[in-house]
Amino acid sequence: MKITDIKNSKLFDFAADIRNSRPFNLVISLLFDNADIILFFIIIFWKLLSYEKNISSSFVPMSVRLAIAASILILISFSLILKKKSRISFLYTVDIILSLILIADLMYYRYFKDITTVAAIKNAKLLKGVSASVTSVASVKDLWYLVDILILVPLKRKYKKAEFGIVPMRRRLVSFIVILAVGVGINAKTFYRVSKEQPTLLTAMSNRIYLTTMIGNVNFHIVDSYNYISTSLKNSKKLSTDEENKVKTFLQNNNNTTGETNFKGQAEGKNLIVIQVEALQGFVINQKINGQEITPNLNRWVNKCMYFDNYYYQVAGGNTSDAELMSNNSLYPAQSGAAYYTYSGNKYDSIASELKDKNYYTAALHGNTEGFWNRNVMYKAQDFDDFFGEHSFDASEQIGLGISDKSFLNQSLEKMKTFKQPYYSFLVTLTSHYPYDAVDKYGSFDVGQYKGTLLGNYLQAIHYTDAQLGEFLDKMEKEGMMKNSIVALYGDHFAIPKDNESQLFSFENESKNDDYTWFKYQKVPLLIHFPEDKYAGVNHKYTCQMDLYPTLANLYNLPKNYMFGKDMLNGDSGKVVFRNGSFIDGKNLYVSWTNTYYDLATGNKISETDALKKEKEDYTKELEYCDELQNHNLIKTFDQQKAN
Ligand code: GP9
Ligand code: MN
Repeated sequence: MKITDIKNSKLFDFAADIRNSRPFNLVISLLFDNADIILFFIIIFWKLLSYEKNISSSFVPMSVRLAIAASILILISFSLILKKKSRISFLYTVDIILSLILIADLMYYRYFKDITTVAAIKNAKLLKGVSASVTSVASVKDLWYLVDILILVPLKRKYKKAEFGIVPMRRRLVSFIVILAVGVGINAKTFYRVSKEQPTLLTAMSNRIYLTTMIGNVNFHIVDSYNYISTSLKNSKKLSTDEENKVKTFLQNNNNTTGETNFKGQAEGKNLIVIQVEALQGFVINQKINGQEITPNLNRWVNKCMYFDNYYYQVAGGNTSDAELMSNNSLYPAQSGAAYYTYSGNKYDSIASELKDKNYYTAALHGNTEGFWNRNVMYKAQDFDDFFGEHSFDASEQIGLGISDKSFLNQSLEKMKTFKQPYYSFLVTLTSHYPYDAVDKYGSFDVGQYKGTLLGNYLQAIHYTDAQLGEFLDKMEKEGMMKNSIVALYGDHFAIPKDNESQLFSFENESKNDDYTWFKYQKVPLLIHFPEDKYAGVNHKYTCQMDLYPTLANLYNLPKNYMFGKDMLNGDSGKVVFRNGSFIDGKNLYVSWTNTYYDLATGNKISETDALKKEKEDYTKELEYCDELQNHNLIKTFDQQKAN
């Protein structure tokens, strides 16, 4: 390139002067010719590092910085095949795409504490309905990721006008191969280290955020895309008989774990009413603010019920729909995305399908549009006779996403009175939905110093929902409906996202803010009410949403075929497995994203023993079996095998 030939570019006069000076400065020339690549590297490195800092509170170690650098080199390598002007445009476009991905990932993280995946993006239409939530997880700070894109517009134009010598194809190809090899080489080392530490992390991606903190955002998306494509290809093939049998054997063992028969058939013939409450988090139960109970009605009902106070939610990418899936089927959420979408074509052995075999009428009720979370499809797949969605109600009283809990519960009760008995009603409430900002509609619950904060708004929202639930349960009792019914009520998932944990911890006077403390609050209440308040009392056993169906199956004397959870009323297992690979076994807590064990009773960190390592591997296997069952629609296969 002749510097004197640079036209229309005052901006580069300085560079031209230097380059024309004697002796000719080769380094400067090289820097100028590759300014686009250098700038791209610096900008993207900064963006990826800043993303890492957002998702991980700890210092980003050198090994991760290297992995990030390697992923950028891989991106750069592809630009090297192109001619100079196309290369500039390519790098600029990649910058735009990557910045948008990072912003989307950050928003997704704030809400789901997860990273977007190809499967989740495929289900993106689900996010339409939660636009209120999407705007509330957006942050002005994120706009930093776009600033360079604007600044670079005039610079890019001028730089493109500079004349550069033509680099022959062969030389470009060599640069591409060399840089790609360096990037892949460094990555190979990182991936090897990760796979040594946690053998299934890269393939099962059970713990996506932890993986991202180890390999960086770009590498994560490369691995995720690779896994998505290879899983799709793999699932198009039939599972071998051997693999099928492993799943079958696991289920047979899991569904016959104890010889105990406590409470067996106690609910047979009775109506079943399951109420899934939006964002009802455990800490509000029996808790006061400024001397007033937050949930006075539920507190009253807790005393009349069998109350499980160590009941964990286990939702993943499907959020509310995952809570529904687990509670009704005892199947784990999908590895990524929402099972309600990915597996809607599958056969299910749900509570509704089994109760239907016993001549029950089955109905699902929810005050939102029927298509939300693919419910219209999934309720059919789970054998509900009817789904009463927004269109089946008087939808005039709206709060947030749909019909107010007050109106929804009142109308649902009237509908239930007309149901043919015995029936199974599955109700999903809605008003206490994040970001809890319809405060004026919740009435005047005084949250004092918390007024206007996320926590304060939540307390007002859940106080409102509590009043509606109280009215609903009291009416059922007054009208004699409780005499012949079992009611199970639980929260679907957390209310206070990880991002706002400090508000929760200070409200609860927690001095620590470690993962153990975080887990302490990831419980939702479960209340099971029996006629005449029979069996009322608190049960401290470690239980979870996966356990509801096995427990109800025992109470209603239903067959247990394809359940991954445990019967809460029999046996002494304290197993709670989370989709990200974390688990509780009744004595220990394993936090997968830091690969750390805690003593459940004391909160002290403990080292991994052979037994704990085995447990970790067994639970990873368990999640994989469930994935295989869903990926290959095995309930259908197993049912057919039984019929033959
Ligand atoms: C939507 C409601 C909320 O109908 O169930 O879903 P979420 O956003 O909590 O998953
Ligand atoms: Mn929800």
